[in-house]
This record gives sequence, C-alpha cells and structure tokens, in this order.
Amino acid sequence: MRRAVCPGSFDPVTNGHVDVITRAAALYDELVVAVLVNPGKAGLFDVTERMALIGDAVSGLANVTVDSFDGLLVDWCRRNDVPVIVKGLRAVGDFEYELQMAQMNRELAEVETVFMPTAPQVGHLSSSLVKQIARFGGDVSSLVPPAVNDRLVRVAGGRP
Ligand code: COD
Repeated sequence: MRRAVCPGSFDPVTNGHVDVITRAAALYDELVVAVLVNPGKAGLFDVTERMALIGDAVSGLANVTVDSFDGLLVDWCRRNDVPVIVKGLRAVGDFEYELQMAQMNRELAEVETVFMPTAPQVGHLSSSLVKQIARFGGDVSSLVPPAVNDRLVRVAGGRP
C-alpha cells in the first residue's frame, strides 16, 4: 500500500492545492491531506473549518482523507506510517525553502519528499493572495472551490 501526505496550512484551500492533491491522489493508494494546527498563528479560518472545506473540495476522490497535526510533520508521518510527503512547487522561492525542509525531514526521519510542479493555470495562486483579494471585495470565484468562495464572501467580504 503506497501512502503519502499533502501537508499545509490550507487557510483556505485553493484551486492550486486541489490540483496538487488530485494529481498526488492518482499516484498513491492512500493520500492524507494534513492541516497544520499552529497555535501561534491565528488564521482566517479555524482548523476544523479548513478541514471541512478541504473535505468538500476533494469529496470526489475516494482515496483521500483529511487530518490535522501539530508539532513536527515527520512525527505525524511516523505515527501514521506514511513515508512520503508531496509538496507543490510554484516558483524558485518555493524551491529554496522546500528543499531545505525536504532535506531536514529526511535527516530527521527518513521521510522522502516528492515535488510536484504546479499546473500553469494555478501557478500564481496562494491562500494569502486569495484572502487579500477577497478582503478588498475582489472576485475569487475562479481561484478557489465553490464552498470556499461562499465562505470568503461571508467572512472576508469577497464578491458573490
Ligand atoms: N500550486 C502548487 N502548489 C501549491 C500552490 C499552487 N498554486 N499553492 C500552494 N501549494 C503547495 C505549497 O507549495 C505547499 O507544498 C502546499 O501546497 C501547502 O501550501 P500552504 O501555503 O497551504 O501551506 P504551508 O506552505 O504554509 O505549509 C507548510 C507546512 C505546514 C507543510 C510546514 O510548515 C510544516 O511541515 N510544518 C510543521 C512543522 C515542521 O515539521 N517543520 C519542518 C521542520 S524541517
């Protein structure tokens, strides 16, 4: 059984995340999307809502489940017997940071990281940009799953 995890903050999940999750789900028997619980950083959405929004967005993918974690990702990987982390890469800036984390996670627990290049149509998407646009009343409906757009309209004041 090949198992992998797609970790992240997902505050909130975007079409960029969904693209990586969908493509990773096709490569592994089981894929867990794991949301970081970061007590030091309050997000726009709490972790329970982030998980629900991800669950809604990936409900068509039978081998994908959603979980949360705090502390080190590799400790979650050990506990759940998941040997592979899948990360999306958008630009050079992502790569420098992600390479360092991938090397450290391998040193800490022999967990491998697989990088998936972003699809060109979603390469410019990030949760923080989406939130910024929504806060200023911009239309993000083409950038996020429908349920996320609905919540952003209510919470951040985006356009319906
Ligand atoms: N296209 C492709 N990939 C994308 C896109 C896009 N448009 N948008 C985001 N992604 C990818 C990101 O590159 C990332 O791989 C993933 O989706 C999640 O993105 P975010 O922004 O929601 O989440 P991050 O980058 O804030 O998540 C960071 C982690 C929570 C994974 C990381 O900080 C972590 O593992 N923390 C736990 C503590 C730990 O173990 N630290 C590491 C020590 S070495």
